[in-house]
Amino acid sequence: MQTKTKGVVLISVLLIVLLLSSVAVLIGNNYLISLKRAAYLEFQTTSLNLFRNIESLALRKINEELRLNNTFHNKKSALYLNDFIFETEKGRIIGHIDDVSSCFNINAMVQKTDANFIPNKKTIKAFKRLMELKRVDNSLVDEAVDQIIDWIDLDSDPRAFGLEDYYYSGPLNTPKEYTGKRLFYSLEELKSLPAIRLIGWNIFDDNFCTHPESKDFSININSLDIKHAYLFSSLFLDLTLSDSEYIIANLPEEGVKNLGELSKLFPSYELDVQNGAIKFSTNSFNLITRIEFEDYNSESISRIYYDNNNSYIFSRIYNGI
Ligand SMILES: [Ca+2]
Repeated sequence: MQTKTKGVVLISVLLIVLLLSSVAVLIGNNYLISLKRAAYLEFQTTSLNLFRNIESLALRKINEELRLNNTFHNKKSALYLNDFIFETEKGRIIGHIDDVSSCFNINAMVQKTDANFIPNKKTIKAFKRLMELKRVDNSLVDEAVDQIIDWIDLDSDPRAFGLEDYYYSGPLNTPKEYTGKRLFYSLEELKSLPAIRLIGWNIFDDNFCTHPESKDFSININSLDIKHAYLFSSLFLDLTLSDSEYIIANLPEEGVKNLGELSKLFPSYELDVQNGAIKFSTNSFNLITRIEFEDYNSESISRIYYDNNNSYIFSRIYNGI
């Protein structure tokens, strides 16, 4: 073979080797990525299955507890103290039930009638009282009330300070949308209402919630902390914030069983609940499930509601999957 031909063969061989090695690297990378993806997909599927399994355990636990006793729950209830914990060498699962009754149910602002949702005057008084304590401007509060009711009600007629589809789907609003014509499923939905954005999200994030009911606004007194003083005051016509703080701070650790017991504990206060109701038990819960497995983490928050002797999942939020 001539030297010139040898050189061409050598260069060709080198090129082929180079080409093959880059293909190998490419395949290697893709292989690794697909392996990781497969592992992640498997983790995702397994997480979803595990979340459902823990939910079943939680529903059973809540049913068992509330069917035995649905009139009194304090912070020490077995529901909140005994978590579901499963541990292996490579990971663990923890499921924890929380009481979420200490919040202002925005859906209590309306009452369901045969034909429509109408304002719940008692709860609106509580809403106004809470906003007054938070020093929100009165005209903005009127707008918020009417916008909330218009978002839920089934008609297209705006209330005095409300807004209907013509506004939400019109040029002044982005993105274009329509009112719900139903109760709120998620607190985030409130962000669509201009008055709520003007009042400021923190007030809503800290104090409000969405339960799947439109009964009077109520809270379980046995689950209150000092941070709930605004909520507690808003149940009354004129209970001051510092009086609320005093009462909450001095509630007995074992809880209170009824209104008579509460009045005896605080004889110098006129505890006449005008804007809602005080309860001594809970029917709304969060189940928070966390899964850790090797490098992966996932979390699920399931909202559980107990009604008519049965508990059911109202909504779910997943993180990490
Ligand atoms: Ca309306």
